Amino acid sequence: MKSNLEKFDLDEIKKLDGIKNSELFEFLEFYVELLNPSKIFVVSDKKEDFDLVRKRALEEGEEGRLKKEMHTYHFDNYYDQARDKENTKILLPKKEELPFLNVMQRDEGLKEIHNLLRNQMAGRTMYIGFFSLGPLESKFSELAVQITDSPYVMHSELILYRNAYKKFKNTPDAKFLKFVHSQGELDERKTSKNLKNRRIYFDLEGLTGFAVNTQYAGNTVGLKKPGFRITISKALKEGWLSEHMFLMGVNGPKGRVTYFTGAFPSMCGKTSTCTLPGERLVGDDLVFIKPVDGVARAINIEAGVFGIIDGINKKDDPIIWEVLHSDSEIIFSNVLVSEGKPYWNGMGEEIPERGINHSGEWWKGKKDAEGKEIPPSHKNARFTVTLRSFPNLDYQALESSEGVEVGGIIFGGRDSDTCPPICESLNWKNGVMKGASIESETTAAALGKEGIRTFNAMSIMEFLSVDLGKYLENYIKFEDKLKKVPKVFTVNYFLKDKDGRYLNEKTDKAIWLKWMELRVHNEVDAINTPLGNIPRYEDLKRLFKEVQGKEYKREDYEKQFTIRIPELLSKNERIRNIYERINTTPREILEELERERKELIELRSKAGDYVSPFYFYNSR
Ligand code: SPV
Ligand code: MN
Repeated sequence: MKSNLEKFDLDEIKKLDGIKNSELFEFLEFYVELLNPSKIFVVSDKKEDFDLVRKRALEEGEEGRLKKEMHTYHFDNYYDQARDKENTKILLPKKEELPFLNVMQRDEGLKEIHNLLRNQMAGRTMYIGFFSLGPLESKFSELAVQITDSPYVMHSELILYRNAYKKFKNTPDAKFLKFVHSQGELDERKTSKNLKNRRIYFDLEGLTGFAVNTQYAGNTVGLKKPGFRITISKALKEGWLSEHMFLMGVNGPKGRVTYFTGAFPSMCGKTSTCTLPGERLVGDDLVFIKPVDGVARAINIEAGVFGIIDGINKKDDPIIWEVLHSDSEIIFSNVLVSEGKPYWNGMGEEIPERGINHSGEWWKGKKDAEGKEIPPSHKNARFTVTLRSFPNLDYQALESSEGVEVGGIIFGGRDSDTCPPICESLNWKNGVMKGASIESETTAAALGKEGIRTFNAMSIMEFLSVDLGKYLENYIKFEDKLKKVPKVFTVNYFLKDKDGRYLNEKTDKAIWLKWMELRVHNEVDAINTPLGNIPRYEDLKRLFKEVQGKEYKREDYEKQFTIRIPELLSKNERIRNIYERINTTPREILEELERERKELIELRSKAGDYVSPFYFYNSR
């Protein structure tokens, strides 16, 4: 090998021996030249390399030790606590405007990002990691290489993804995704300092994601959301689905397991659904769905969870609670640390009045530069842990290179006055329209104003990297590749009555899952409405009794499943207004919206504004 890599430590260079992928070497040589690291560290598949990455994160001060041996904590800069929408851009070959996307011309963007990256690793080590999105031997999977100067980022990836060092040796001509990250200059707390130059750019053509002057994992962990932007565009070109969805198995009668994927905006119950006790967790965030012999099959592309820790408590999330208190390797980010223990809001335990957190030394009542009181832990504080530490993991499904058959797709939202708690779409096109209509209401805690509805089609809007209309067209056409079409459901855990009280218990979702499982196999009847098919009272009553030993009251059912026509018509109009303005919107979406509108109006003329589910019993 004659290259600028030769000047580095021979032991590291030797690890690259046997990798014959010329594209990989071109990539490494280019970025070694640009970033100018003093050392390189190649992460092989050896445990000693994994251990060393963690050790370096501790030595360099990016992580700190907690009392439990394998638990560490990490802080991002006080103003680097989330994905940075404004500075996240999709680089496109031609200058063009796309609805909802923040785009930039490719050459201009590459020039800017390369300038920001130049010499950033001088005096530092460049970590080089090889990973796979999905099981190593699966046709679904994508290979990826990450380079970063942050041992915390590499440590997170070693927990969250499958190591593919050997795979790179065995497949000299492999195509792969590429991620380049530098945390930039650091302050005394080892957090990124030049946030005004924080940039997260995606070169779709070059399958490359860049992040600079940031450490927050949603920006920096290439295989997570950066990679997602790239695989969304790849999926569109190749005719499959790369989605922001969990994957879980629901236990049906007689040992049957039916798998569901689910897309929910943030804070709408995604994690609590897929980690539900008694069911089978496969993944909590990202899936690939491909047609295989006419069947939609899915894999979780990750091997770990980067989960929100805020509000996790023993009662509501017993499984996550158990994981967080296990001896598993865990990185707690942006929590409060006091005497070697992590604390977070809503954990149901007394929180100390002093400690260290994302703002530095912290005490109760401390205010930030804007005069805002700083809570003990950040709302977006997280835990990073392998899926293998979840007691309800469906390991076989996680590792299956064929993926699992998708029985149903669930779209969730946060909607206080519109959609019933559970509804089955009339068909695939209707289901795609429902997914394309997801709205989520902001919560008081998050933005100060309650009830602001945010449009979030397929809960993908923050990650979308292609034309929304074309993305939906690919979704609609996916049906043509299938002999067996998954059922599509919508759920809403946040429906309220007129007095603002929630109409459902948090635990009711367990029953909706069981009902969906039966519907997939046509083992339970349903009531047909213009909105879709809703459950019959008798079936839910039986399921509540069987699964939870509860009496499900007729009045509760009636309130929860009343068809609220005025609210539904307003929603229909809000969504139509969005899609009518996009010139690539597939005809089917507009047709479905129009059909729903007409049928709701017709129903209103017969049955009034608010239609009890029992109305349909009598009118059949
Ligand atoms: C999400 O916000 O959907 C996440 C965390 O999964 S992030 O990595 O920031 O996207
Ligand atoms: Mn996510």
